Amino acid sequence: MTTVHERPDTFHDNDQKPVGHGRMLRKEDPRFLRGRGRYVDDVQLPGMLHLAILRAPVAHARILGIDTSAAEASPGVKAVVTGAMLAEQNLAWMPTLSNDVQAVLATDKVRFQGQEVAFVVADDRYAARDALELIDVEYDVLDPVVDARRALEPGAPLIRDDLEGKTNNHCFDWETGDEAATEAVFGRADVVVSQDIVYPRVHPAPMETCGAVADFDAVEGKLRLWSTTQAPHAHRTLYAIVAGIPEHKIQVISPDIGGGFGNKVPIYPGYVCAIVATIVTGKPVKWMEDRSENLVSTGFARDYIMRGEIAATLDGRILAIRTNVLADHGAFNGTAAPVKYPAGFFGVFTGSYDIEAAYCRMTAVYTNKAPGGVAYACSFRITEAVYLVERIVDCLADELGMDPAELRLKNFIRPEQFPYTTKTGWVYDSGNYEPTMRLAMDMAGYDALRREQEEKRARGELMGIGIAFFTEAVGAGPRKDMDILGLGMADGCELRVHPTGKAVVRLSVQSQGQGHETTFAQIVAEEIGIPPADIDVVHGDTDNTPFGLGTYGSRSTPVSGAAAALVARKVRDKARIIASGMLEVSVADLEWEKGAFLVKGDPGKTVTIQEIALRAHGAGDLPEGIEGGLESQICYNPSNLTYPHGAYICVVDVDPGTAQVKVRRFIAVDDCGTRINPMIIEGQVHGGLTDGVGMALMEMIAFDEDGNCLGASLMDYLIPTALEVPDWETGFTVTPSPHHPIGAKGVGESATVGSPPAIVNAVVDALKPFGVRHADMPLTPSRVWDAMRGNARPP
Ligand code: MCN
Ligand code: CUM
Repeated sequence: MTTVHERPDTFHDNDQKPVGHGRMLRKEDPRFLRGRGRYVDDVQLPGMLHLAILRAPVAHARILGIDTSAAEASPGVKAVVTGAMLAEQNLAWMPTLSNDVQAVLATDKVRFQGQEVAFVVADDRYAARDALELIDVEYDVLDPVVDARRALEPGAPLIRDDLEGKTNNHCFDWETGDEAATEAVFGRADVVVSQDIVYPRVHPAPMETCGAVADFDAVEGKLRLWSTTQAPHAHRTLYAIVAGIPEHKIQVISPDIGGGFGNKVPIYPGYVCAIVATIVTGKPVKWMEDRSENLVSTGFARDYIMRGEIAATLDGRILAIRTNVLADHGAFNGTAAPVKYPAGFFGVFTGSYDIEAAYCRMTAVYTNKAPGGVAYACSFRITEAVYLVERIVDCLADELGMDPAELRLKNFIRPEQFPYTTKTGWVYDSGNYEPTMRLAMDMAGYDALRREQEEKRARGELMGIGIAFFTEAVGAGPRKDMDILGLGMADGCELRVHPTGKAVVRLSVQSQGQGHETTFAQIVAEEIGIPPADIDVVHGDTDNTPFGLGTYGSRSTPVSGAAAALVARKVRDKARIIASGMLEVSVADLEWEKGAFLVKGDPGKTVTIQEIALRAHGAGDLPEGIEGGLESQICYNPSNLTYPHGAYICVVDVDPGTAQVKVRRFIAVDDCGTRINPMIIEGQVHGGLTDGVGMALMEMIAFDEDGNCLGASLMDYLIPTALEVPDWETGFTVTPSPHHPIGAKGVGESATVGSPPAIVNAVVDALKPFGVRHADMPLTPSRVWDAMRGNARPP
């Protein structure tokens, strides 16, 4: 059961109703509910072979030799390939999405446990896996670097000796804001609070692991690749560059995807191995990871070791925020971020507050751990930024003895300040924070909760109330500021209306469960009046969709959603001219209403969009200069990101005997501007809140001192189920984006960004009687127990 607060008085603009049939059921669900989804692993091609990957058993070791003879002789085996063989074709290394290189198969050394060392192609999956056991690799084991804090110590083992001139494990430095100005403000502040805060390494763990089916047709010279990707077009370009196959001879198909959460943004060695394997064997080849392979080797998230500092006046005016971050990037910088933003959008760490100065200095290092970094609904590292600021603001409230809600309300950027340029240079497009916060407090019954807490504390019971308020930046580009490996972050959209008035809209973005087949049909329906049921959405196939950078950073609605609205308007503009011919009036005399043009002052004279579509393809004359057909295509380059916001309140009870945390209530008020489908938004929010419970209380990819991954299965890496989460209480406000054609902002990652700090703030609040000001995630019973005894320890 879920309580939804849809109070019209919370709309800032009373005209803002959900778009095109609002809360309609998802068009994709009949397929999924009947088990008729078609995922990569469902692809079966005649003569298809199966590929399995041999992975490093240790975190850091030199490869002295590999003997593949026994594996080659194993029944059903068609090929065994090592890094040395790839090196002969110049394919042993590939570029990452962050201007680093990553080994496809290790040649010189293995650099993290689970790294790809060799692969076997065989008649079936069993034969391939069995043969892996027969490959004999001789390793000279080296000391690993596991703790990022020790990566730059003199004498630390050098991980990336493949990089020319590299003498230490430094990956990159980055800074933002004004150091001197921030120092000056800190110097005159009444109060300065600092806190070490760790956002541990976690994993998106999508239900479907990563995989691919590669099929190279030597006659056509064409490579078809079904793969689990959130960015089919960007991947295709990279394959063209790496493999030297012309881009028009590569078709990347991303069919139904069983969850991405950023895990399916990077290009993994397995995809490249499958491509090599189909070229070598001349047969289609399938590679599909198992759960452990996914957890140990694919894109992790977070792993930021942060020190946050906040300066304020005694009466609670926040003046400045400063942070120093040590970022653990694993063995290869395999993150995905626009080139100018090596730390993603962490620069929004000033949060939702109007402050005088801010500064961040970051050092990123290599360690002997899996690569990744931007994943798990992070909006390009905004998860880390929001966690930092919302935790440190609570530390300040504690120091000042102020209510954390009151402290936030006092410091919010005010509505008249938008568009608001932050001290780190981000231009927040629109926002109205106080009503969102007040609605969350009303829904929670905030004052009553505080009274209840006081009574319980008097009885020795541990109840905590945690607040987090976030502003996100989602919808990357514009292309002049943002590109991935030189590919500008813009997205195409094509709309084709058939003679009978049914339509197909083709997108460059790709759904992994977000319901695009529904919401993009709704956007087009709103603009052109064709019912969503009559509009099919095509995505995830580079041969049949326009180019664009794909789905991550909640950019589909801000970028492609805008493209869909604008392409529909272009088609409508053409329809208007055709209508003027059909009705024999001038274009200026026409009015558009619900899928038809009417003659002003003569409502009886009208043509529907369906009639216009037929005329556009039919025998009758079209107005002078108008071509037949009713279709259009655009490439949308956003002028700015969109900045959704939200207020989250979490209520927890902590068992003083077992230190078990129970999330009793969670109130989430989101503002993502114009809402397209409220049901889908709620689903996105519920999922993200559940992720937040996981990260705050259960999830962590830990390593032992030898670099062994301790989270290699779902027995060890705990993810939440319905049992650990409360009935979500969601509400919303609507502050449209001024630059988005329909005013929509992204929402897909909001709840994952906003919920962990709310939960941790609640637990820390519950532990106040023990003098606890901070404890690091995940707040497992043992961590909470330690915190209660004054032994809080970093992960
Ligand atoms: N929506 C809406 N009104 C708005 C904003 C969004 O109705 N104002 C709808 C959209 O039309 C879309 C959904 O909500 O159907 C999410 O939209 P958006 O915020 O644009 O995010 P994306 O579609 O770009 O999805 C990406 C985002 C990311 S980056 C991660 S990570 C994540 C997330 O989506 N991965 C998910 N949510 C996920 N949900 C599922 N089921 N599976 C994943 O892998
Ligand atoms: Cu950072 S996870 Mo999403 O952007 O695919």
